[in-house]
Amino acid sequence: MNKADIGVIGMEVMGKNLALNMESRGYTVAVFNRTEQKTRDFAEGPARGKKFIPAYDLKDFVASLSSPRKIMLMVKEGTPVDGFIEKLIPLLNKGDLIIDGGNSFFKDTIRRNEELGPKGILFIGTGVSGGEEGALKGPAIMPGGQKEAYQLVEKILTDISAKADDGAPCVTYIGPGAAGHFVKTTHNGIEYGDMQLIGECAWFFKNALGMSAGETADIIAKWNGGSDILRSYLIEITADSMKEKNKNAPGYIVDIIADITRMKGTGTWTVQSALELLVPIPTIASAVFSREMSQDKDLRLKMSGILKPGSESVPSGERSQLVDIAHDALYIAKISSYAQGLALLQAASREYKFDLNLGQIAKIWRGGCIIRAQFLDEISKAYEENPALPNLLAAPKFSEFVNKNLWKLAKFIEIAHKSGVSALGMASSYDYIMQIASPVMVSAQVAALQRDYFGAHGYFKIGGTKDPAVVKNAQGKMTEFHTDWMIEGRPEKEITK
Ligand code: NBP
Repeated sequence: MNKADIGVIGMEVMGKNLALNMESRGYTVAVFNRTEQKTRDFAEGPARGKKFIPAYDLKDFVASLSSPRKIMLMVKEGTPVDGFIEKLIPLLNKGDLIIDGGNSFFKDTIRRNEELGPKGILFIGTGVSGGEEGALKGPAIMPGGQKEAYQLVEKILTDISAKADDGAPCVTYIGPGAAGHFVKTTHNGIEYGDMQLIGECAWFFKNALGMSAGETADIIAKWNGGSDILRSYLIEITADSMKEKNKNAPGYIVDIIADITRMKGTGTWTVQSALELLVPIPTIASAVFSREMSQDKDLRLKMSGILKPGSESVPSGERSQLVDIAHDALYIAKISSYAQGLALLQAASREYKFDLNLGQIAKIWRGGCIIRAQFLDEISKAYEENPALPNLLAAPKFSEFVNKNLWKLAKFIEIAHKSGVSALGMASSYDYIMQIASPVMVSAQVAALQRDYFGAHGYFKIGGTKDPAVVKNAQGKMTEFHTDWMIEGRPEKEITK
């Protein structure tokens, strides 16, 4: 029998569908799963009569692969990945390749790379986005690791990847080490932000504008039309799912869905990385915090009987104008959220030497993945025009829109709050723009003063009210000062370190 071109371990939805995708592009695929029955069900079900080599023993699985062997793990992140790597090592030769296609924590990927490198085994940590359907029909793929490892599977990954509207494959070499998993994690963080912002719009339509789920679905469906700036997969599925009627009673299914959003970890990891790298990502953090708040249903039921936030209703004559305002408010909030996510990627690229190309990353997110959207084309173009953009919001296409329409986001937040609708994501996006556009953050001036007062932590100085730049010494370093607050006359001295 011919040997397999690639092997997939993990016969759950993602592994099965990726294997089917590979086979449909002409590859012979070996498959294995810890629990034999799943491999058997696959072999006797969707794989029947196709070019698959099912294996029920890891040794047979490895032996069925052509050299250099290429093995893709599609198993639960954490111990299962380590367990399989440990079992595979003695069965592999130098130059063989293990690909971890699960949602692994990037620091685990760094460690695995370091462990496998000296053994001569190549390792790729890759993000695969698009869920069950994407895996089958074409996902966005974000592979990181050694360049030569990528070259071994470049053709297979390109063949199975989604294609954007212009036909470009949604896969590219992301960078060394854990670059792929870091980018996938941040992709998921951005996805959390998008979902939160869309959800806040739906809450606004329901509680501030008094609309039914069906009316909301109709509006959101329009936002997905033609060349609308909001056109995206998440907008599309929100409209499609919100219009779904309750099968057992009048009304819509969304109205009887429990307001509890669970999460698996990638959103939290994105926020943790942002905290470590000192990159503010308030919109993405607000999405994680909102999911956390959603899970404490008992507390919210108790507190809702105690606290009474606003419940003003909007006059019906203002509704259609507010729907238009919500459209542009959502777009600005989304730009702000993506600016935060991309700033995190930029910082990680510097810290971990990922050498990320943000324009390329935006390009491969245009198809296959959950955040696929029209507007990623604009992001990609913005970085192509100016790879040294200090922040996405500096791109003229976005800064001009924000400058002209930011008042709409402010209006949305104001009306939402008056109507008792939380707009944590929208407000976080708004305030990110406020802060990044502030030549002087007075709150930071006051906090620096407080820190020096109570803890002698020192402070820097600016040139004055007309010169907000930080004072530097002849060597170009920021000069640090301390005031002796407890001594009469409060003398100030320069701190030399
Ligand atoms: P799951 O994440 O549910 O993992 C199931 C697979 O992990 C099965 O093959 C299972 O084997 C294996 N496994 C487990 Br669980 N514990 C194991 C252990 N201790 N040792 C060995 N194998 C073990 O599958 P999935 O939803 O297909 O996702 C696969 C990967 O892709 C995950 O990392 C996931 O985060 C990622 N991902 C999922 C999606 C999605 O939409 N589902 C999207 C993008 C990425 P068993 O059959 O013997 O229990």
